[in-house]
Amino acid sequence: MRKQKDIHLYTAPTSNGWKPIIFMEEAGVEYDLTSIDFDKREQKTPEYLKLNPNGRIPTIVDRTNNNFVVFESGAILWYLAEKYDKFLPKNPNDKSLTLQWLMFQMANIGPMMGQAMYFQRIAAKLGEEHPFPIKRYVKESRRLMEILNTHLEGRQYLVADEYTIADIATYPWARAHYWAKVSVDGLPHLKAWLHRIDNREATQRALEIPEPFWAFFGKGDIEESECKNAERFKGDV
Ligand SMILES: N[C@@H](CCC(=O)N[C@@H](CS)C(=O)NCC(=O)O)C(=O)O
Repeated sequence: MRKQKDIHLYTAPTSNGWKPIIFMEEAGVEYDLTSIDFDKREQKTPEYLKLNPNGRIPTIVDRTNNNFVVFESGAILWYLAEKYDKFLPKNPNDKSLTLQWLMFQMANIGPMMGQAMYFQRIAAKLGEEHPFPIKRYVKESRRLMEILNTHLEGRQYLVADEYTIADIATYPWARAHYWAKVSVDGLPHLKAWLHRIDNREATQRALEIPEPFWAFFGKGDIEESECKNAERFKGDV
């Protein structure tokens, strides 16, 4: 009989959705994947809401732990890091620093860049063009990219010069600066860090799972991706 894989992941190709994939591809964790189709609003079905009360991706179910469910991408990374003893420094201060930068991503970079994306790529496309929130979220996102750039000067990774879950959480957001229309011009340390992580084989595999969304990174037919993506949120306006 085929052995069940440890983790069942529910996700989609987005900045939050790639985080657990990057971790598991890096760590060699075996996982089953259910790709959540936003077009069909699968993230809002009663069955899925039992796993993730927020109705968003990602979510994991740990089959080796009585089907314990974890939602919120930062909490998922923390859970996986502790379970597999990977990408989380042992030294207590470095461990705290990892949590600090993970929180910095979850509380700041994700929400601000997410709104920058929403107002420019979705709302504007659906006929709701609002310069004030666009200015606010783009400016705030740029400020956050500058903080990363300053911190990364002279460092390979965010914490203790080792690749941690803080990098794994932050990378898919900072890498999507094109889609958020947030300039990273004049931020060489941030760019060098992005390239460093781009070049990891696991990153390259992960960004194609469950499927690529190249427009996030400024590749492919941007106009078509924008229209298709905005279409999903038609109900919002
Ligand atoms: N704080 C949550 C945010 C999750 C989130 O916003 N996921 C988005 C994709 S990046 C989603 O599921 N969107 C679908 C929707 O809003 O219905 C996390 O980090 O897990």
